[in-house]
Amino acid sequence: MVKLLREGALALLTLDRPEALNALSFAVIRDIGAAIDEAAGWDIRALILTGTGEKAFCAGADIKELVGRSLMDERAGSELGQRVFAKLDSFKVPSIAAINGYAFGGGLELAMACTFRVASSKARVGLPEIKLGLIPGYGGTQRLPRLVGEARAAEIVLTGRTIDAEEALAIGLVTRLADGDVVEAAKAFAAEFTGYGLPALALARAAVRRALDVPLDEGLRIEADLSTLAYRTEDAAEGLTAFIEKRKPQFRDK
Ligand code: CO8
Repeated sequence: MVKLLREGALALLTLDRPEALNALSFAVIRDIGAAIDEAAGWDIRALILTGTGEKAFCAGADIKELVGRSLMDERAGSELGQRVFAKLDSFKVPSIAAINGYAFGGGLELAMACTFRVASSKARVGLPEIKLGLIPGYGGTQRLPRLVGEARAAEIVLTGRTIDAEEALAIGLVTRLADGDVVEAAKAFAAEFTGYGLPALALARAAVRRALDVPLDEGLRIEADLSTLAYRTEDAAEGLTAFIEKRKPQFRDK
């Protein structure tokens, strides 16, 4: 139900359940967790997630599986999804959701747990849980405001409306729109940062990642700590020297 491939410096994770629009059964969520664990052992620089088929990235939690579950089960389900998506959020290298079609409910929550989102022009996204008498349970109420602001997030969650690709780009919910094939566009985007040194990439991401979680003075302290760590790396010495010597730096991830 989940395929994991390695292509050079990239790992490609594909939700592969097209008959259910790649809906997230609990087994699929566990498979995503196992795939992330496996990819963590690989020497890669980016992880791309997408869905099989023309139609959907992921239509959300498996509604057929949710019917008839007890409140107790649902809490365990929500916590499972949150745990697996948190693993993605803190994955060792940046992740890119290549949104090839619908990304609804848990599908959009999965995409929001990625570092970046690249969407095809026919992508449609939203958090329609309210229409089912539910609210998002896999991080959507917390990650969406961080991306688009509180009032807009509340509007999206409370109306459950569908957002097209252009609007998603305009409000910062997706990072880029793809002209052609969305996975190719995600790979091209990854190529814009995978050539830099891993320590700087990790430290930059960690610093930005904390920005909305802490007060400004604490965030500035974190930035001073992390930028000092970056400054002390061999890659920084190489990058600065290469600039002076007017040559391309040879980063060695140290
Ligand atoms: N779960 C299970 N099956 C699904 C889902 C889903 N989320 N979405 C689609 N499918 C299935 C359909 O049942 C259908 O199967 P079948 O052919 O056997 O009837 C097949 O996929 C194709 O779907 P459609 O015929 O509906 O395709 P359309 O092109 O007509 O419509 C849509 C596409 C608009 C995406 C439509 O399928 C749809 O609205 N899907 C549901 C979207 C949705 O509401 N997602 C949110 C689910 S709730 C959630 O994600 C988080 C809940 C929090 C849980 C926390 C506690 C654990």
